[in-house]
Amino acid sequence: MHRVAISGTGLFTPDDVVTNAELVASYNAYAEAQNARNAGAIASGAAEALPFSSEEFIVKASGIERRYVMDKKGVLDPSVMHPILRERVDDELSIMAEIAVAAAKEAMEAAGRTADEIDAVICAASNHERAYPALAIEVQQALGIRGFAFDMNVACSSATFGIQAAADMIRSGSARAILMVNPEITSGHHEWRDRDCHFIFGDVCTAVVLERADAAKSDNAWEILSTRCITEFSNNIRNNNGFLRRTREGHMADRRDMQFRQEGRKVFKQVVPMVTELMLSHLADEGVAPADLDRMWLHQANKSMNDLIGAKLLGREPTREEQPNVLQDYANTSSAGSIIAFHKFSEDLAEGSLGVICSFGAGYSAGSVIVRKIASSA
Ligand code: CO8
Repeated sequence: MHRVAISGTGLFTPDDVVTNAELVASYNAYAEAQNARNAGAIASGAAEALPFSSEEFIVKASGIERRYVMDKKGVLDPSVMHPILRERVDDELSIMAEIAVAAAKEAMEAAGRTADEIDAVICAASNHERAYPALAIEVQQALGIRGFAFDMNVACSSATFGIQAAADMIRSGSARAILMVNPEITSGHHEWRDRDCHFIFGDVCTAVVLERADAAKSDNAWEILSTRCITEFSNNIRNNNGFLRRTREGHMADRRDMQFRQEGRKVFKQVVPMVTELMLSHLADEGVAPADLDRMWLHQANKSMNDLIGAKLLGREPTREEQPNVLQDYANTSSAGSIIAFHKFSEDLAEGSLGVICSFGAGYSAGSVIVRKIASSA
């Protein structure tokens, strides 16, 4: 059995930024127009007026201040309210593969690895722009990687589940090094017309190179000491869009359930204990005391949620150094969130430092990855 390390990470960030002020102005203009259109039905009590959104609520409830998106114009246009992305012909690199390749190149450079040293590609994301051929295979071809590639989806937990899958394959010897990418164009399947969730998501792509720890030559290499993944079925975060849509009567209708929807309060209440229990039991089984952790890179969905999980682990509120957040700048980027935090806040730690990457979300699903730094320039 081989020891496994994360030896490089990469991040693609779109150019367009949407602030809360811009988002709220756009949503409120949409709500005003809808209410004017439905004035008669609202007056007769047959329909309810759409309520307005507020910047104060968004920051207080979530900690989010802005987000990156692939197309700001479409998202903010009250008559559109979704990104407009140019359709690509089959011979062109698809958009999710393109952002994955950008993040992958950075991760491979950080790891000091070329395409011929990588044996597999995993594309782990919360939604893929098509079912087949796998995006991972397209990324593999674009980068000139041999071996094999496949897609997987565990919503917000896709990256930690992807790390576990890659680590297990490297450990057992079926691959020497694996590239995992997390292209998240959440703006495409998010519901920007729903006041209760329109502020939650952003677009981004992360990439991780994993390889045999003994062979890692990066100066920011982290050995994976242990991984643990759990799932528990819940409808509280759901998207009903899928290939069976056209088999159903009225399939062309613009149905709310075809985009992301959630029972946010229930998710908060049910996922916090699930994640806390997962992390505490995982650490205990590996003989790591929470107080020994130098850093926690948690899924980035809600600041209060992360503060609560951190406090339950440490018995006190964690400092920003112990538990960095990127949520304020990126919003929830689904599977990429904990990896962005790791990418931005892992280099400064010294050799021997201990940390845990943890993501959680729809499914429900949660993944925990305990890591120890084995090479450092810090
Ligand atoms: N502006 C003003 N007021 C608002 C707004 C708004 N935008 N939205 C809601 N309100 C009002 C509500 O109407 C309510 O009013 P009242 O008290 O009068 O009824 C009040 O504010 C409180 O509303 P909530 O109870 O909804 O507010 P919360 O405090 O619960 O905060 C959150 C809402 C921020 C959504 C919070 O519940 C949360 O973060 N929950 C956890 C969610 C979470 O972690 N989800 C994980 C999902 S991510 C995932 O798994 C990936 C899925 C795949 C990716 C999909 C990409 C598109």
